[in-house]
Amino acid sequence: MKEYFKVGKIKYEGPKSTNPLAFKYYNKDEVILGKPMSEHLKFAMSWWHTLCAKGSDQFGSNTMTRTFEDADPVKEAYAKVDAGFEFMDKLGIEYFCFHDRDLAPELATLAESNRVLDEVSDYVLEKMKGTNIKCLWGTANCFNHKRYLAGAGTSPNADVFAYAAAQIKKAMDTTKKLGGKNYVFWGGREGYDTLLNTDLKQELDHYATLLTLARDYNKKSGLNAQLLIEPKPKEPTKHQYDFDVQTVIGFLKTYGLDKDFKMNIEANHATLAIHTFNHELAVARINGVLGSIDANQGDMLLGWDTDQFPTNLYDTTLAMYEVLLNGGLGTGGLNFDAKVRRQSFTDEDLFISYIAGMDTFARGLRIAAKLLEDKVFENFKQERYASYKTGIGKKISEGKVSLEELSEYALSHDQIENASGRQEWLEAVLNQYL
Ligand code: XLS
Ligand code: CA
Ligand code: CA
Repeated sequence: MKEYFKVGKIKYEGPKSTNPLAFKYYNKDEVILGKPMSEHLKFAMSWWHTLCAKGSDQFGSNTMTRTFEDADPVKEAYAKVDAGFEFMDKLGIEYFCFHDRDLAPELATLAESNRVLDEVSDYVLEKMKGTNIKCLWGTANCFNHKRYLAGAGTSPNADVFAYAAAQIKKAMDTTKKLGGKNYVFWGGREGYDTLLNTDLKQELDHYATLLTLARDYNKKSGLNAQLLIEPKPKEPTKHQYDFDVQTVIGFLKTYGLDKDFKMNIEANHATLAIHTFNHELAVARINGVLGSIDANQGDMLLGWDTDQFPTNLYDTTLAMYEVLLNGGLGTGGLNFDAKVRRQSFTDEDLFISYIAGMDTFARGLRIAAKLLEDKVFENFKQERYASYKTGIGKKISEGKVSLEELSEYALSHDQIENASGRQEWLEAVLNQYL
């Protein structure tokens, strides 16, 4: 078997190591709160950013040459499978995520594209045997091709809707074949650029229809995956229908789909929605829909979806804090929907970036576990909301009070004393843990 990467197996060497090709914090067997790190952190390789992205951006062409490139896209698809498995094995990554069109190229007809996807995914299945590498989730790329210029499920053209449905069916079948426990819907171009040409109501109804059909096929086909919606507020369209977690929850409730879907939350999409990453995770958690994570980060000064590797310890700590409060991610995991920078064009950079991301989450996990064990924020919050534990507060909390009674109460309690929110102190304590 050809070796695609001139890099050995990545090992844990501890925080003092200066070896760029070693883990400093991710020690997979180390037990944190009763579970090994590898179970808390089910890291996944994104097929697209790792094996397909080659450094192009809006202003320039590829900067990367990969050893698995081939002039024939079908041959390249097979080489990518070999390279991807070598990459995951060397990093000790046990999951991967894919779009149908990352695994195999789109060919002249849908039937041909389906055939080659079947063949390449058979090969993926073969490669999985005898390894502990699994599929975290699959999805369909219903945004790249020009037919999707006005969306897929929300396209004004019914033939496009049908084509997207066909692609989703096939991607669900492929996910089932590969044993994927989750299936993702990111809204691609499901949104609009101007209301002057958009029937908002019809588009939302159609989108719900597509999701309902997929929900039904998930059961009918025996895939039985956890279905996940990935919110994003904008880009490529000006307004994406799956704006943020709260918007998606509202949409699902409107169409009676709220019991069928959870969320796949991406850090960069949270910040594009002017939310913090942990805000989106918290909204999902309190609504029982925190399903999986796309681990990356954006650049606050650029304002678009830069999909950078997550290296901000503050963010990963607060993210893992939410994950721990949630009791883990169930069938979900942490998919590196992240790409190396255009200037980081060597094969080694791919490894170094994954190591950086894995280490930052591992360190965040350790700190979050300690914060939770010491109940730093939990004790403070208990105290802060204590007035709802007894008396009038308890009645409010339990919904056992009328406006008249509250008015009576307020008349005799109108000299109010508030307590400090202590934000700066809490931030300073958090810094002590970091
Ligand atoms: C794009 C999305 C996409 C989804 C999967 O912004 O992050 O990559 O994760 O279609
Ligand atoms: Ca994503
Ligand atoms: Ca993104």
